Amino acid sequence: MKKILFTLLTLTVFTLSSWAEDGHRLWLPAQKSQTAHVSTNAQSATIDLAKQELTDYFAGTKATLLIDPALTDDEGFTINGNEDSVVVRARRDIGLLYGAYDVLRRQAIQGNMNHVEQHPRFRLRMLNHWDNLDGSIERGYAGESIFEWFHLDEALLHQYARANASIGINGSVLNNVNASPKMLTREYLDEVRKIADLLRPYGIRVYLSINFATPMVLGDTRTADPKNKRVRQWWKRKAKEIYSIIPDFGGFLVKANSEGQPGPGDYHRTHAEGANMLADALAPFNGTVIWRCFVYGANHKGEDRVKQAVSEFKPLDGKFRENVILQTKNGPLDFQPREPYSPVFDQISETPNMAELQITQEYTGQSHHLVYLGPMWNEFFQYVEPEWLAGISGVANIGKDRNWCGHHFSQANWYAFGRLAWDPSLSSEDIAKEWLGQTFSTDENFVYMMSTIMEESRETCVDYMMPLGLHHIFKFDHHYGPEPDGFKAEYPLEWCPVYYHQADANGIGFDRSSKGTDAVSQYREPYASMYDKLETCPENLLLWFHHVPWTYQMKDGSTLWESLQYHYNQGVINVETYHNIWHNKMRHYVDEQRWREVDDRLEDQVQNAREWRDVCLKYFGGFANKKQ
Ligand code: BDP
Repeated sequence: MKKILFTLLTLTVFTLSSWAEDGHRLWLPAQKSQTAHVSTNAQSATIDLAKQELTDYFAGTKATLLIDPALTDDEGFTINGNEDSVVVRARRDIGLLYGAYDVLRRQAIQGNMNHVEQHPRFRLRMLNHWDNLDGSIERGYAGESIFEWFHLDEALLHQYARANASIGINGSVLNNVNASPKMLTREYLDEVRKIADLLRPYGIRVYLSINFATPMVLGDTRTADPKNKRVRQWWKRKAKEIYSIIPDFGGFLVKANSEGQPGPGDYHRTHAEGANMLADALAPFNGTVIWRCFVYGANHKGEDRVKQAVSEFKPLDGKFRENVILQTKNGPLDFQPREPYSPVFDQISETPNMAELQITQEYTGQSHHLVYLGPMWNEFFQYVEPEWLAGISGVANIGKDRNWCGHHFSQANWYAFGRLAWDPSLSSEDIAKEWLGQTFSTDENFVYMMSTIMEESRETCVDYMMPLGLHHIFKFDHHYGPEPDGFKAEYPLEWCPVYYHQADANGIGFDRSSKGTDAVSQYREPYASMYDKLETCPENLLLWFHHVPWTYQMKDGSTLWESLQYHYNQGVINVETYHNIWHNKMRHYVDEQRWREVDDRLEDQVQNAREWRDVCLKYFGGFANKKQ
């Protein structure tokens, strides 16, 4: 009797816990099958991981992992077989691990497992964590940092590594670009070593953001001037020290002379002189310097902010050492819901450049709004060819929240980033479907409804926040919520919303045409001419490039003011619809906890969208209605 009771009890617990989902497992397999016999022709820590994943989760009977030197790509793989028996081949062990995850992905969504051949499109597929040493995260909306210095949670970091490897991410910058000089002290480096050791078998190399003035702030030198001999020697010694403890250390990410960070400009040196000093220190160890192009308010103060990166970096193109890569945000301003692509991608041709995307939703509702960024990134790749890029970075949205990302659907942005860094030609819709199938349910209705919502969600966010090319009208500093009337005399104009929308009695928008700041001239043709002319400028970027009369006639015959009202209203209607669908139709496809948590967030999103619409239309109406 006792035994039966016990069995019943454990069964109940098992059933409950197998159903209870809190989002912690992400998109990775839910149920162990342990049916497969897995064999390999080689051995390494990475192959052990691949073997373990297939042993645990491949629901067939047989899997074979083969190192095959005849294959060409170091990280690619092939898969041949079917759902019962598969052979994965790769040149290197990491390819086998990527292949194993691909098998499991295909298994989860009933995908094809025969004649599969995969190669990553970019060599560098990196996450940039904006994590501070005190555990806080700049623009983080999912709790504290998972990198708990001096108390590292190894189990959590293994899960982090596993999730990243499953989507092909192979680099991680552990700390904020607004970097603490303490990061490079020995006590922290010893901790970095532990993380590097842990991530290595998953194919992930560790990088650090550095503060350009580190030697000076730590009191070792009197200056941080890159031409100073002692400073140069300091960096050389530091590089040697780092590589003595982390032999495959990736390199440095640098934010210099931007938003108050120190840099070579403090000594009248160029970005190239600063980057090259660091590059010389890292070169003997094959390390890379990733130098960010997100600069404004320094050397070209007063110029239209969106032009400053090109002004600063174009004259330096070709002057960087071989192991320097520039890193440029997708748009010229700052991760807005919609921006045109950054013309840095047109103007820099001699220096490798990587794209920086923002996975964390700083300007897209943080962890309160369901906004799937895949379509935004697909849009970026319509203008920027993958061949022009040395790699992709994404500002991570990961924290210690149980579900990692704050919002269950924000996990999709982490997932989509990895998938697109692997293959930028993938459609955001296919990625959404894959992710939904692995994360929630493969039910056709569910996947159809929710992938449709996800696909629309970014445009919806643009609509209720800042349609038709409006930008940066967020509340000051935290960037959550609308503040179109924002102006503070004590701050630079570039931080004030009124500077960006320029609304007045005549119209609204920032004139960046050849008659205005001429930012359009930084674009290649046909975009330069297309954006320059009001008639050919795409309407979704109209107010980015032009100051347009309220009565201007849009393509559909409405006036600009009517169109603006239409978009704001439509954005709200869409979010209300998403909430309705989730609330009334999705419950039985999803476990209770995640259903409820998403439902709560959608409720917030509806409130927030209404606030955006009401505040913006009231404020802009104050100008528009006067005129009419
Ligand atoms: C902006 C963020 C700020 C970052 C900066 C950057 O508001 O917190 O430090 O970008 O990318 O989006 O350096």
